[in-house]
Amino acid sequence: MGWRSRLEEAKGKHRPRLKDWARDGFAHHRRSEFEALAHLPSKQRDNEDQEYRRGGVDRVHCRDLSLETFIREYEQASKPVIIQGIPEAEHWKAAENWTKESALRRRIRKYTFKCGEDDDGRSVRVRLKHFFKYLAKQKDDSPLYIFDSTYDDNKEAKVLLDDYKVPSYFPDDFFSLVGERRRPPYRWFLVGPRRSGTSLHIDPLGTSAWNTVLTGRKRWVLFPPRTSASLAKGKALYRKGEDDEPINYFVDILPRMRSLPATEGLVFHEFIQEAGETVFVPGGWWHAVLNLEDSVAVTQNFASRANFSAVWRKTRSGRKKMAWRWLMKLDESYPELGRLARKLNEMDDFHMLTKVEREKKKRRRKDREDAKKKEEEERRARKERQKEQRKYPSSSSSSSSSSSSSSSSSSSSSSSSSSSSSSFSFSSSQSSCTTVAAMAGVGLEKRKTGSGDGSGMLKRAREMV
Ligand SMILES: O=C(O)CCC(=O)C(=O)O
Ligand SMILES: [Fe+2]
Repeated sequence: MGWRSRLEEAKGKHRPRLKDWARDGFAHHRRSEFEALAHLPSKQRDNEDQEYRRGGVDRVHCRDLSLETFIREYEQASKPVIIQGIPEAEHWKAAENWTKESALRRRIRKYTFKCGEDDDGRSVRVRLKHFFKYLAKQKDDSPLYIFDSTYDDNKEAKVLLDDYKVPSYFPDDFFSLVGERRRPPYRWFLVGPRRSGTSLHIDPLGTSAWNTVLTGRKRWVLFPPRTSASLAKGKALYRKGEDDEPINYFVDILPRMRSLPATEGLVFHEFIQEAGETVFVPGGWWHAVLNLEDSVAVTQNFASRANFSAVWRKTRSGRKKMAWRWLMKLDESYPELGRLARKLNEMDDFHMLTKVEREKKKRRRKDREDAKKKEEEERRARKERQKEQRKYPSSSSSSSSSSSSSSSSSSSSSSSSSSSSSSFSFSSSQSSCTTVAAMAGVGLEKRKTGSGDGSGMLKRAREMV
C-alpha cells in the first residue's frame, strides 16, 4: 500500500464522519485568513479594552535566566514564559537530527507513530516516511497530527530520547517515582503539518509542561486558570455547521472573542513560538495551539514542588490507585512532600480509600448500574407490552376468555421483552462505557483535537485512563 492509501485509511479511522477534509477551504479560498495568523494583531489598532485584556508573555534567552529566577518569577508565580536558546545551550542533537526530514526518516524507518484515534479509542498509526509525504502534499483544513507518547517504549524509536534532554529549568519530575509503567503518559513527540493543532485544554492532573519547537512555528493562546471553560472555549460564539478544530478556533472564534465586551473579563495571552524556543505552560492554564508551519517539537509534563499541591489534589481523586503508591514513594524519597500530601488531605477532609474500600465502592457502583439497567429493561418491556396492546386491541377484546387473552399478551410481551432486552443491554453497556471514559477523562487529556462530533475529547481522555 502506498502512502496515499495509508493516510486515507488513517483519516477515515480518525474522523469517519468527515467526508471532505478540505470542506472549509483553509488551504484554498480561506488561505489568506490562515496566513494572516503569522502576525499577531497589532497593538496600535486595539482599543483600550483590548490592550488591557492582552496579557503579555515574557521572552527570555536562557543565558539571561538562572534556574532560581525561573522558579521564583515564573514557576512559583504560575506565569508562562518563552525561553530561547535551550536546544543549542544544552547541546541537543535534535537541533541537527530533527530539523532535516531525511535525517529523521532515516533514523526511524519502521516504527508507526500515533497520528490519531478511532472511535473505540485505538491509536491510528503511520510510518514517518508516509506521514512526511502527506505533510508535503496535504491541503486539509485540520490535518492529522503526530502526537506520540509511546516512542520511548520502542526499540527503534527510543533513539529520539538521545536527541534531547529535559531542560535544566525543569529538574523535578515526581511522577517518575511510581515507575515508567505506572505513571500517566508524560512525553510526546510531535510532527504537526501546517493548520494542525491542539484544541483548548488544561494539561492533565494539574501538571505543568514545557514544549520546545525544533522546526516550524506555533501560534499559542493562553488563558489564566480562573477563566471559565465555556468562555475560553468561546462556546456561545460558534455558528451553525462550524467545525471546532483548532484552525476554526484560531481563525473564526478567537477574533469573535476579542470583540466581546471587556466586562466578560477575558484576558488573552497570545504569542508565536519560533524554532528553538521553549514555552513553559504552568499547571491549570488553558491553552490552544496551531501549527503555522510544518513543525517538529517535543513536549513533556511534570509534577514539581511549585505545582505539587494542585497535582496531588487532582491525582488523589483522578488516579486513586496510583496516588497510594505515589504517596508511599514520596514518604521514602521526599518525606516533606509526603507530609504535605497528608496535610492537604486533612485540610480538605479528603479520605483516601484503601484497596478494600475501593473494591467495595466499585462493587456497589456495579450493583447500582445493574439495578438501573434492569429497571430500564423492565420499563422498556412494559412499554412494548402497552404498544402491543394498542396495536392489536382486538386480540384481547375479541378473545372469548380473559385468561387466554392475558396469556397470549404475556407470551408476546415476554418474547418482545427478551429481544428488546438483549439489544438494549448492548446499547446500554456501550453508553455506560462512554460515560465512565468521559468521567475519568475530566481534566486528564493532554491533547485535544476538536473533531466536530465531540469524539476528540473522549479520544484523548482514553489515552490517560
Ligand atoms: O504543540 C501542541 O500542539 C500542543 C502542545 C500542548 O498542548 C502542550 O505541550 O501541552
Ligand atoms: Fe497542553
